[in-house]
Amino acid sequence: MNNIALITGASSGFGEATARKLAASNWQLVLVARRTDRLEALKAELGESVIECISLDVTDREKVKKRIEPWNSKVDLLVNNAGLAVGLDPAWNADLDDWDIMVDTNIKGLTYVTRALLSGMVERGRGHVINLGSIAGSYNYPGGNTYGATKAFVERFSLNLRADLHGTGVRVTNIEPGFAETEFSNVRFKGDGEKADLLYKGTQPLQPDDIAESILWCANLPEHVNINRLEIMPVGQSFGPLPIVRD
Ligand code: NDP
Ligand code: 8X3
Repeated sequence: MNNIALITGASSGFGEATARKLAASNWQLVLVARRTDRLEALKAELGESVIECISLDVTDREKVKKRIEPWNSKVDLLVNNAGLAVGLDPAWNADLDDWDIMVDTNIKGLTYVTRALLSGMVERGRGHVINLGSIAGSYNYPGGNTYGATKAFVERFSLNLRADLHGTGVRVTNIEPGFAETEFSNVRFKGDGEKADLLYKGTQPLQPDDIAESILWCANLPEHVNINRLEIMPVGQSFGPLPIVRD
């Protein structure tokens, strides 16, 4: 029997690319997202590698329990990838609904799915949780406010899980990508495709396959090896000076 991975946010970007890579590496998959048509198309492409598609909003705590917990005794790898940024406004102009969506999805949704699967891994003495954090959890930028803070949560949560899981054999990894070309910016700019395209124009961002390859590497390492954090940027992204106001 092959290992089973459950991937949230498998309908697009990193999650979709990870599903393809894991399937090619003989993993069996449970795919989770809200857009079922996308999941069904991926299932048609990947065939028997996909055991189930789950149409689910990870912010719905009761539904997460109902739909994900039945997999508690079976899932070897959880890829906690569903997440988003909404808006890039300075904090004093930001829409509180945008902040709620990010907190509900990136923090609460991720913890609900983790909680639904973790006890099964502990009972079996093996398993792996791979979270999708971000460089935005470590480095600040204007407009990153709540998004960056949610990803700082994911980084701390990942390391604290490691502390709880000491001695259980269960692994935890936080993948922290930088600038990457997915539907992320379309979502952040609320469907303004032109604005999203402009952001990527003339750049060489990370691609979904780059991150999927890293996830696959972490997952397929020998079970005594735990990658705690993996920060990945495109070569064309680096660091700038801290700005200082001058008279
Ligand atoms: P995409 O927008 O391409 O994919 C996001 C995925 O999350 C979609 O499959 C979407 O599915 C799913 N999702 C969003 N909200 C929910 C929800 N409430 N319930 C279930 N699924 C949900 O973006 P990426 O692939 O880039 O993003 C994946 C992760 O990587 C996110 O956590 C993001 O924060 C992180 N990241 C992205 C970076 C980038 O620059 N692209 C860089 C660093 C980190 P659906 O809409 O069908 O529900
Ligand atoms: C996405 C990376 O830098 O756009 O997490 O916030 S960034």
